[in-house]
Amino acid sequence: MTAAEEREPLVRLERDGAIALVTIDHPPVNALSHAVRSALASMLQEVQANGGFAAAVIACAGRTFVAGADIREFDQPLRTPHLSEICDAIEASAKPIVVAVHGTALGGGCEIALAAHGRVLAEGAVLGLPEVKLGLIPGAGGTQRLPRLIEAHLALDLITSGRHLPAVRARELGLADDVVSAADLLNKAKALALALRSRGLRRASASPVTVSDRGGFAASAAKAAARARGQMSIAAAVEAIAGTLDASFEDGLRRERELFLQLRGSDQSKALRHLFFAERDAGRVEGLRGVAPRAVSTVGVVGAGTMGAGIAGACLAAKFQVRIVDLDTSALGRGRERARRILERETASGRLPPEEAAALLSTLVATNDMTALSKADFVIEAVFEDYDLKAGLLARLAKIAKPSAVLATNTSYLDVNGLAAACGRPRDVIGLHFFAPPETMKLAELVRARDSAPDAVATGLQLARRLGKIPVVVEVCDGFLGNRIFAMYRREMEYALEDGALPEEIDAAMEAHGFAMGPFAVADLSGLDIAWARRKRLAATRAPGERYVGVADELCEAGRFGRKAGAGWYAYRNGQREPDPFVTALVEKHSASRGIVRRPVSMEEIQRRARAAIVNEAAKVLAEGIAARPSDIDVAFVHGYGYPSWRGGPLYEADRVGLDRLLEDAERLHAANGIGFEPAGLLVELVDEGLGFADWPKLQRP
Ligand code: T1G
Repeated sequence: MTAAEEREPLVRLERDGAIALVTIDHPPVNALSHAVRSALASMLQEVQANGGFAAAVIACAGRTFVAGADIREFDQPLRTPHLSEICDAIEASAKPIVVAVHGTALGGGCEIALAAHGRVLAEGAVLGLPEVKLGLIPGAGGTQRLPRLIEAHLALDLITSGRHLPAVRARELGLADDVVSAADLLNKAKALALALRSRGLRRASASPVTVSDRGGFAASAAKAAARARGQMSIAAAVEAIAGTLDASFEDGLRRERELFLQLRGSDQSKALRHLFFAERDAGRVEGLRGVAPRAVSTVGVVGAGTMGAGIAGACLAAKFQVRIVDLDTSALGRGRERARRILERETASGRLPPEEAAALLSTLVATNDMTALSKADFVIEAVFEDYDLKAGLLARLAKIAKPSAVLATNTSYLDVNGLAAACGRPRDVIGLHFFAPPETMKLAELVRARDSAPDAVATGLQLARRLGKIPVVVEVCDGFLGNRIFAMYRREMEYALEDGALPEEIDAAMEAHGFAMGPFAVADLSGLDIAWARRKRLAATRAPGERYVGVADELCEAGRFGRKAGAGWYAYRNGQREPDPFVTALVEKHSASRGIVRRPVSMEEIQRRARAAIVNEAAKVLAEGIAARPSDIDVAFVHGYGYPSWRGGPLYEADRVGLDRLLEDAERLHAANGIGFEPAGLLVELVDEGLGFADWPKLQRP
């Protein structure tokens, strides 16, 4: 038991007439630790044994209903009572048991709700079974009860995606008996519990699986399995739910338990649990303890292009007042339309009522007039990636914005120290690098410049979180954390092109490793012109001996900027990406011009070279203090670059592969490529001392 668990009663049992009110109180999210499960089980036994109780309500103190099993316990031995036993006891109760749900009833919390005979939700509450995101499946009956309460294909979608189900949607599906105000929640739950005494109790386990269209279910199952890209938990969830169509509840429960236990001990689940805590560590920044963020209610965005409009839409959806400025009136029109579509998606998902979305959109101010930003508390510039343009704009903003405003640049690479100094208000300036498309990508790099005030950084962190982002704080260097490491990975893949591979082979190898997309498909999607501009900017400073591959430059010179131009590394016909003989010939010409005799490059070699390039550069980024901890790099690569989450991230995976092997591969890259691929000193040090990236805290010198 933790100290906190010893201090307060974790579960209270109070009498309210004939109602037993069972309240779980285990901050911060009422996770079902062993101590909580034990206390809950004994309270529920008391409810059954005490003739004075005719019914019960299970509720939670604090900010949310049970958010699931205690993730920290998954590395420990199993201990009874298991949550599945508690859920079975709740459902089997002869006395009505109703849950009063507020906040996020997730995982085991949702399973308790599914086992109950009635469910009353507070407005704004959500239900969810996100276990697949931890490399697991629901292990307390969720895969067997949910398809007996809603259409099986909907249950499949919810469980394989881990999506949250908003209260209003839960009521529409019949999962919630009522959605009420927070103030009415307990009373309504008690009233329902009493009312159920005179009705037959609905038990999910006794209900038939609702599947109106087996073909549709099979199609949903196939789609989910295809989306898995090697993640075992999704395939297991599909199996457990498909099993409900023909097996008994008891048999299905047994199979669910088997699959859950297999996954609980799996490397993939350990990697995903590492990532869960890494995402929460990412926002922990030295020197910010006790620093209060500045108040932000109005956000200004300069630039209504792809990034600016997406950022503005995300801020609107997060219920900020938003003012977007662009000199081009048609761009403003497109920006407003993009914001409307973003809000529409929020409404379609049930997260935002239509009338609220309309009201939010009506507050959007889109104007050519920069002085509209004078009232903004936080201004984000998202204009074209040109240093002088951004410097001039920030200087103007420094004069227009109010003294307490934070000024953020959305630059992907540029020197935020220089931009901050040039604008004359360096303490108010940070970088806030969003990833395209900004309304959906979770990663945001918060660039702490040399003079950024602590409260400006704290304000940026809070804003990023309110936008639903995972902020990673980075220091200034070319490309910051993600783009700097990704640039070395892309360089190594272009070397593999020259050695003998083709873009489609390299992309296939990296997608087989679990990447959402290979590097050349990514380049075509984001546009080759951005990296081209960076290469041209850095050309003067490029080391004379650096191995340079000019294929991408020739593609750009031919106007082949990627998908948006209809051609890049691939040809695009009817929206489909196809290998292009033009590119094959261009690559072969380049190899010949460098006197390279092309050879087959295996999938395994491509993957090892990619991993070595990423890990070696990541070690340099860590050693230079650009990133605060190895897990920040894991988070950045998973949420910004499509690294397979079930591998935990590049540095988590490097520790499992073995840093000695990584160092050998890095030395091989250096021998082949020369400048830029020198083995990282930190990597050498870790190998010499028999340590891994996980031992990073030991290496921190006071
Ligand atoms: N176990 C342990 N700690 C947890 C936790 C959990 N389930 N959820 C959150 N925390 C900690 C978190 O590490 C942080 O700690 C603090 O709570 C606040 O979290 C049997 C097997 C609920 C939506 O996957 O999605 O049930 O940093 O910063 O942004 O079938 O936490 O303060 O020390 O995220 O307001 C399934 C995971 C488990 C839900 C709140 N449940 N949690 O978000 O706060 S498996 C989940 C979340 C399971 C059953 C299966 C979010 C949240 P610290 P936070 P937030």
